Amino acid sequence: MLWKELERIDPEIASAAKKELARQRDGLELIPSENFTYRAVLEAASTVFTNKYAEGYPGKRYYGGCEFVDVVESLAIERAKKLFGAEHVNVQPNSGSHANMEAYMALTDWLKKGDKILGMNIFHGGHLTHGHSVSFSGKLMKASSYGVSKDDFHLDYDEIRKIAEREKPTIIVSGASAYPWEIDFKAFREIADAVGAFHVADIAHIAGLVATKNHKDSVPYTDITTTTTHKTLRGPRGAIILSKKEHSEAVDKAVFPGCQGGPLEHIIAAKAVCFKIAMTGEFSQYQRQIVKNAKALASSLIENGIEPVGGGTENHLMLIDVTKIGLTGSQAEKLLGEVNITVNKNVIPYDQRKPFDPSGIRIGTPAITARGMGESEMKHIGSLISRLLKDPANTQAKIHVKNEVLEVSREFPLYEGI
Ligand code: DSN
Repeated sequence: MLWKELERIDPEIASAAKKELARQRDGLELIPSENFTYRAVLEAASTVFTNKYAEGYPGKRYYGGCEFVDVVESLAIERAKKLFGAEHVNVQPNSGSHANMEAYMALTDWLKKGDKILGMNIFHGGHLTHGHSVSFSGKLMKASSYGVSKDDFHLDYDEIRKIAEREKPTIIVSGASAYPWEIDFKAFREIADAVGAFHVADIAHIAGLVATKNHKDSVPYTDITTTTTHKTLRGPRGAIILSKKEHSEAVDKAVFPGCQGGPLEHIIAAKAVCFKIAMTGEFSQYQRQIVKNAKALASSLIENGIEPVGGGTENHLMLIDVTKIGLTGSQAEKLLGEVNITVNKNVIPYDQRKPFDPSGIRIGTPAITARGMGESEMKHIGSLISRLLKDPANTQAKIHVKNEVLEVSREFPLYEGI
């Protein structure tokens, strides 16, 4: 058993960690932004690099004793450049939100000049940092948004171009947190060029798919691409910035000393491990399976009478309008939670309800695919979800579904030996 010393010093934290491990093992994790990272990544994240201050960059630090963090950070940078085909990479951002702030600062004069941002409407699948009014992005910049078409719930690039021509943004952000279709980053580049804007892609959700060519690439078509490292990429919690060479100095200055202090070198070590794994054939196969599983899960839901918004998925996630079966998003999230299936409530495009109790749930396959599950398990899981959501008052059915969830979870063990 790991965590022996933790147990001795702080049994309350050790107990919570053990319960969390049991929760992850005994359930189906369907939140599309979550994943189960590799054991080697967990080990790297708990190394003594956590003790080290290393403000600056490899070879140019403000502290002594940085010879080994330099090895780690240089490897992380070189591996990420190779993995994504990027001209420049900064591996220090602590989160996706930090990375986006740093990217916008790098491309503008630190957001001082009334810059404008055009991003995807959060209610159609965008992210807070793409210009929402409660985030720095909407507070420090004049924000406008684009959404999906009411007909097919896909991005309408002609419409986005019209909005861009009208708004004349400094930065156009592509990328989403709840969009089940492929994004055409080249089309965004053409729109950005037509209006003289920078193009930033936030590929946090689909980074693993992009890195393995299971989704259209963003890097050749962006000034800056940002991504977290813990979603489909399956690394530690954190982020990176990939940029064109011409922005490298501005990006590095925006990250440190602009927005952050000492980099989390233990997490950077874990990012380096993740990038190494992400260049293997096994990782490509895993990413292919994420998409196959998402399509299989969508088909199973449809067969069982629950249609995903827009009819399916092309990536790792889908949205379900649960009001069609008489539930709200919160009710569905809670019901599924009671049988150890974790999803998150989510607004759906053109939602009439409020974000805290929206019409939908968002479900995805990165984590269950990481456990080794395939299309036959997806068929089964789709039928279990439908059975529960369509008959929520049936106590017998709920007990049955929970037992099935426990059984399938235990067939695919997680973190054995911890
Ligand atoms: N919170 C992430 C997600 O769940 O999609 C986005 O930052």
